[in-house]
Amino acid sequence: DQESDIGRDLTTLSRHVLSQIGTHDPDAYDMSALMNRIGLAGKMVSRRLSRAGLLEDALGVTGDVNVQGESVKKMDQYANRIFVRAFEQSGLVCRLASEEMEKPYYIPENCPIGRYTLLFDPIDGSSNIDANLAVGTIFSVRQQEGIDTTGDADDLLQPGHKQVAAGYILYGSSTMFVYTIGKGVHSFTLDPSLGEFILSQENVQVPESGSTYSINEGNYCHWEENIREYIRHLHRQPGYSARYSGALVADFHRILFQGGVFLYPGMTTQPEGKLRLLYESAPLAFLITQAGGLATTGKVDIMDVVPPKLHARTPLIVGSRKDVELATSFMK
Ligand code: AHM
Ligand code: MG
Repeated sequence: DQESDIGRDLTTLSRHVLSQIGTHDPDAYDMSALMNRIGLAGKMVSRRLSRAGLLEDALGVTGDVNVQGESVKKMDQYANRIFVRAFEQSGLVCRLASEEMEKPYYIPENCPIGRYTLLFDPIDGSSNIDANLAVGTIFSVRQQEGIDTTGDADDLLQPGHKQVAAGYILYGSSTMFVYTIGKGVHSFTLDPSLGEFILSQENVQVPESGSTYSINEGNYCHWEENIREYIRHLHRQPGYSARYSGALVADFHRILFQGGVFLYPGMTTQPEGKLRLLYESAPLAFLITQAGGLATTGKVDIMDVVPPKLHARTPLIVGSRKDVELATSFMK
């Protein structure tokens, strides 16, 4: 074992970010520290999830309803707090905006110097928690633009191109950290014995096409006819498999590595679908385009969509180039 440790690649997350930007650039240290703090929060969430059934207060709901009208799980609340805690006194992030908080949260001591805003979905797919299935955290980093006098963070209502970094942590059979800062997509695996995310694949490219489609077919009767027609088309094609875990991060991860398409379309009852642009769709769109794939609402590139409000939702079709093109050809 010692021998294999000696020959092993020990590129940690923070070192990787530094090498991506180059240490001559002063931003490199901030970005590296920022990713490291996200990683730290992720490790804490991962640790709690791995023992959830043994802890008194880890599973189930808090009894509250969040700004999205969804019932809050104890893990949602814990993860949200951990991410906020991880950035207190960091000097890095002035504002945090999350799916679980109605308004952005300001860290007063960071605000004069912290130039970044962290947008995140603390636990994505939280209905999976009580069933001991995979969940994730999605994050996106933007630079603060102008002086935020109102406290509404209106400068965040800009398209996905404004992201300086994005990624996710997947709490699956292992815990993985996948990120981009606009220089490709890189994945890391948590080595629990070291407590470090170690590089497992650099420059991930999504296959041009895949054999997986991922959609909640339980919504069939709420879809527009074009989506139904598209899914019926896939049913008639040989070689397609349906895979839907209930956690976007997990379904996206499969597609990123193995190809295929994920869809959460608009519905007659909910034309914008379910997924939130700033915390879910835009960060995954940044990743997939960096990996050579596509992300669209069916009409517009996700990276071009301007959110009308912080918690805005959009339809999402994301994945391999050919599969996304096939899906959107039904939408025209
Ligand atoms: P959440 O962040 O509140 O958990 O909601 C997002 C999740 C995604 O992870 C997943 O793709 C989707 O909602 C599942 O929703 P549905 O049960 O409607 O298919
Ligand atoms: Mg989510």
